[in-house]
Amino acid sequence: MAALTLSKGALVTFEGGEGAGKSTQIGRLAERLVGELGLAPDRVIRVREPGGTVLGEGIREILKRPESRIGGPAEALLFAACRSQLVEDVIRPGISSGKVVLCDRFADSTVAYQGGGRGLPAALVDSVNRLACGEVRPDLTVLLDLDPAVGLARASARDSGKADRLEALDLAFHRRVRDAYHALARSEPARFLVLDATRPQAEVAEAIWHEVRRRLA
Ligand code: T5A
Repeated sequence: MAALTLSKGALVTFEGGEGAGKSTQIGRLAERLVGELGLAPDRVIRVREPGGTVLGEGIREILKRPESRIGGPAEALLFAACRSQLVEDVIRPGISSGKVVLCDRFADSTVAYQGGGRGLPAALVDSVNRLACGEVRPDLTVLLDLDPAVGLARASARDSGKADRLEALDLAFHRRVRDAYHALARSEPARFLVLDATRPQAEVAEAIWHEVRRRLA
């Protein structure tokens, strides 16, 4: 188990399928880091992938637009381009200056979606991730796990039935994504905290908080 060393900064990533509750839980954890642990608000950085930089937000729009025609390799490279800029502009400087960076999706999303979902070879996905992340690795990854049918229904209810390009892919795609996440968590048990995302929000938040406190102790 990796300890979270706040004096040196930390990267905590949140992963999972569509509508798993990542944004919700990042918000709750950020509040507790400030309110209960007493971190200054500017020591907690929240970012999302794709996005978080001017380049990333622009590419995000293209990646999500239902009418964009993007093949698997191009998709992996576009996500990696967003990640590379985010690492360079926000994540690496944040960690170096002792901040806690909470990131909504990171390299594991490319393994799960472009590797598991699209079927791109693992070696190829690993090399684009290495290029994008350099030496930056999450200290802790929270995987919010749930049946994709449930997550997609939540996302659809939140977005008034409008699905983006990836949400609109069939259930078999989203099941492969979930399987790939399970394989990742099995391969790195010390990094992953896997939680049942169908539990009430407050319970999920409590489990995340418990793990963060345990690693800080
Ligand atoms: N992608 C991304 C790739 O394919 N490869 C990559 O490398 C990367 C980085 C990003 C898309 O890009 C793909 C994955 C995605 O398809 P996005 O809009 O950023 O798209 O979407 P997601 O990251 O999937 O996030 P979502 O916004 O869909 O969902 P969240 O953040 O997981 O969920 P959240 O917190 O918004 O909650 C969804 C709804 O559920 C409710 C919330 O209130 C909300 O209404 N909810 C719960 N309901 C019941 N019980 C709970 N425990 C709940 N928790 C939240």
